[in-house]
Order: sequence, then C-alpha cells, then structure tokens
Amino acid sequence: MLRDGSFISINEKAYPNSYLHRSNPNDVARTEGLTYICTTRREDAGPNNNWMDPTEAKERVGKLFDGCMQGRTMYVIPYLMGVPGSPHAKVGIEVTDSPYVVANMRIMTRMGAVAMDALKANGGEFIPGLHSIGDLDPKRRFILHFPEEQLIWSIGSGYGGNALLGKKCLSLRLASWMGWKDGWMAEHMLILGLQDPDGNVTYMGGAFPSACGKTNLAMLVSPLADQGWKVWTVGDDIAWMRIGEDGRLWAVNPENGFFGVAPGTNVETNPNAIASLSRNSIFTNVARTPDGLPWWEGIDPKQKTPPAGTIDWLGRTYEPGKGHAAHPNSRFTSPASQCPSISPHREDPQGVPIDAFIFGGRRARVAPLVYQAFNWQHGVFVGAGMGSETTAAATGTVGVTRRDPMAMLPFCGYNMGDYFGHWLNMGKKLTNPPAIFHVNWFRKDADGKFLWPGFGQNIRVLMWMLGRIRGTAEARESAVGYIPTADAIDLDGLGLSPETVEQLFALDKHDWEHEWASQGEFFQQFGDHLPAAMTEEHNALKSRISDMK
Ligand code: O2Y
Ligand code: MN
Repeated sequence: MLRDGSFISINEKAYPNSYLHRSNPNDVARTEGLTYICTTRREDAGPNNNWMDPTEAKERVGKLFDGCMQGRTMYVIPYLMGVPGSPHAKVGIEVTDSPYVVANMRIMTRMGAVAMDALKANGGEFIPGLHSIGDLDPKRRFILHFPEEQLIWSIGSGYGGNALLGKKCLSLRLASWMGWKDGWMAEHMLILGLQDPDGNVTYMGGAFPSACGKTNLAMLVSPLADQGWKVWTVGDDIAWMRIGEDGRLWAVNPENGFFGVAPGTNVETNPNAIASLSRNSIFTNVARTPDGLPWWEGIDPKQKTPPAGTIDWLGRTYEPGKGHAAHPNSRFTSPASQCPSISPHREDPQGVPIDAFIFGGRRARVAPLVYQAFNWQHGVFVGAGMGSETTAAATGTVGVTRRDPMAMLPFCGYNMGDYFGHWLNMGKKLTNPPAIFHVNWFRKDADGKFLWPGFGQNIRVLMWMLGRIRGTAEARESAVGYIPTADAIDLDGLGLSPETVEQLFALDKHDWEHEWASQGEFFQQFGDHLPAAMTEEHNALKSRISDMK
C-alpha cells in the first residue's frame, strides 16, 4: 500500500506503525440512501429502510460484480465478531478487492486463525460478505443486506461502514434481525463500567446518534478520580445483549477496535482516544503536517490552523481560511487493547451485566440534562421518541431534528415498529431490567452557549444514575420522567449559577407540545407494526404535558 500510494507514511517516531489513507473524495462516509434491506416482504424492511426485492437486487447489483475485481488482488478475510470462545460470537468471511479494508478489518475485528477456529467449532457456519470498490461511482454504489439468508453485498465504496462489513452491516443490521428472531439484542450502544469509591463497577449501555460524543463518553476520564470514581470502556459503538440466568441483560462488545471521528478529538476532550491512536493506527482523510504528523481540526485546543505546509485530506497544500484541512468525517482506526481505560472484562465470554441504558440526543432546547423513565415500557417509548439535531459531520445540514429511535434508524435491519415490539418483549422476560435514562449534554442558553460543561463532568450524571439504581438518589416526578431534585446531582466545583442549573432541568410546555406532535408524525409511518403500548405511552405523555404549567 505504501508502494502504490494507498497508504502514506506517518512520522514513525511519533506514531509507530501508523499510516494515512486518502479515500476517493466522493466516498467519505456511510451512504444511507444507497443502503438496502432485501427481504421477501417489503413490510419486513419497514419504512425506516430502503428496500429491494432479493431476486431483483441480485440480478441488478450482481451485474456490477461481474469482472469487478479484474486486475486487482482478491482478499479473503475470515473474521470473528464477538468474544473468542463464546458460543454467541459470529464468524464472517469478507471477500474484498481493497487492501485498505483488509488493514482496517485487521484492527476492527478478530481476524484469521481465531475466526477459522471458531468456524471449525461451529460446524462451518459463517456470514458471507462480498465487497468490491467497483468503479467508486456513487451511481453504481449499493450496500445490500439479505437478512433472511444472512448475506451482505457491498459495491462501489471503500469507506468505513459501507466496506468494513463486520461493523454496521453484520453486527447491527443482520444481527438486529437475528436478535429479533432468536430473542437477543444487537444495539448501537457504547458499554461503560462506572467504578465507585468502594471498587464496585456498574455497567451501562448508551445509545447516541452520530456526533453526540458517544466515543468520548465511553472513554470518559474522571475529574473525580481522587474520590475514587472511574469509568472503564467495554465498547464505544455496538452491544450484543442476552438475558442471563439471573434475569439481567449481559452485554459484549463484538468489535476489537475503534473507528472514531478524528476532528475534535484531543487530549482534553478524549485523552484515552489520543492514547489509543498513538500507534498501530490508520488515519483516514486527515491532514498531514510537514513533519509527517496527522492533523485535524481540534487536535490541539490551542492551535486553530495547521502548521504552514500542511497537506489537506485531498492531498493539496492547505491554505488557511479555505475550508477544512481534515475532512469532518475523517477517522482513526485503532486497537481497543490500546485504550488506557479498556475494561479487564471486555473479553469475558458471558459479557458484563447491564444495569442502565442511557439514551441521548443533541438538543439545544427541549430535553433536560437527564431524566429517568418511569419503567421499562416508558423507557422503550423514551428511546423510540429520541431525536437529535444534525451536525455538519453527519449530513452537511446543521440543526435539523432527526428522529432516531435508540440511535438505530440507519442500522435496524427490519421494521422499526417490530423492533419496538421486540424491546417490549425483551422487557417482559427480564426479571431484573436495566433502569432507563435520557440525557442531553447539548442544551443551550438564550445566547447559544452550552449550559453544561460535558466531557469528563458527565460522570456526575452517571453517579446520579447509579444512585437511582441503588435507591439512594433523589428525583421528582415530571411530565417526561423522574428529574433530579435540586441537590441530587453533585455539581460541586463546576461554578454553575443557580439560573444555569434551573435551565438545565427546565421543561417548556410549548416545546414539549411540539415534540409530542413531531413524535406522533414519526410513529404514524409504522402503521399496524407500531405496538399498542407505544400509542398508550404517547397518549399518556400528552395528558401529562397538558397538566404542565
Ligand atoms: O461514515 C462512516 O462510514 C462511519 S460511521 C460510524 C463509524 C463508527 C461508529 N459509528 C458510526 C456511525 O455512523 O454510527
Ligand atoms: Mn456508530
């Protein structure tokens, strides 16, 4: 790859064994519009997915695969998603003509002998994935999932979620279908462990849409470490969960690495990510300084522009003031084992027991800093009604609220109405279900300034959640759920004014009327597939809002 220019060297002393890759400029992110669920019945894909009939898909897209690898090397990648030795791990075999994909899969999955051993142990069962970069023309780009036969076809893109087939395609879209059929859950969730001063660790799963600081929360560095509070990272993106004999949900992170957004990542926002990417890493679409260092917007909180002579993500000399040096969706691919906060229980085959789910979105108004759902059914409704305001990195359009239930809208491999039903059914089987919370780190004041410091200080919110789980933290009932009472969250040393604290937890009747209507419009599209319990919760919310002052 160095010889053919698809890898560019990075300063070996500063970042040992690390490389820069520049993707085709038209191929810089997942492409939801070109991603399909191919099921026999259209309604099984639901209104949340693009759909193609499987036979038609194979005929139409099969033609694009004819001869597509001519003159290229074809690589065969056996890989494992899940923990080695676990009966729940899944073997995938990806065939690809992209060495960049091979190198990334080597970090993101457990590849090679470990997967072949699992294949022998499971009687030869694997999920095939056919991938070619094709001609990289978006008109001939398709990411196809065949959940009924557990098969992936991807052509025309070499980027991230479109091409590293173990990640979004297998571990979320196909796995969510499998979980629906077989009684487990594949969720777009980080997994973290919150350690208290006595050394007890409580595990939480967190679902956040892109650009909400999910990786930062998963790798949180505690400002209260001197008091004994610490966060362990089990995973930053995906959780597979099964019901244990104790009636709790047990979660594993099926991945082996991080494919993190580079811009904004620095020693202050996420020191654990910076340590993780310090060696054995691939940088995609970042800039490169004259010293051969990777550079992105926000890599140094004090340095707004890169050093003179920096080459931007397109390979041109960067001119200050003219756009970004690194692409907003530029990435680092790094081994999870290099993360200083990685949990010693990441590779436990049974996983870790989950006591809380955290749903979150980016909302300038509407949602308070944190609230707790009244019970499981209400919690499923809170997750189903999630929304988040878009940022440039995700879509190019800024500040539009997009409904994104459980942060799974782009990743649920079946009808989301049935997905809500699956959540409700799982709840019936859990004798010890996780408590469910909603957070919003992004609330703003009238001047557009963030009210909450975020990042490491989010641990204070996690501590309140732990108190709620243990029955020691105070809350008051509100229209949307349980909200912390005035002194229930430890805000010591943050210097927040009483007005700021009030605004962080305030509910505005007009905002919630609007939110309620917008949720209703969204739910409508699922028709008969929407469980009655969701309508019941939506109606109950309306009546609580109408009682608000
Ligand atoms: O744009 C891409 O292909 C990457 S998307 C991604 C990567 C890592 C973790 N999460 C996501 C996501 O979009 O949720
Ligand atoms: Mn993700």
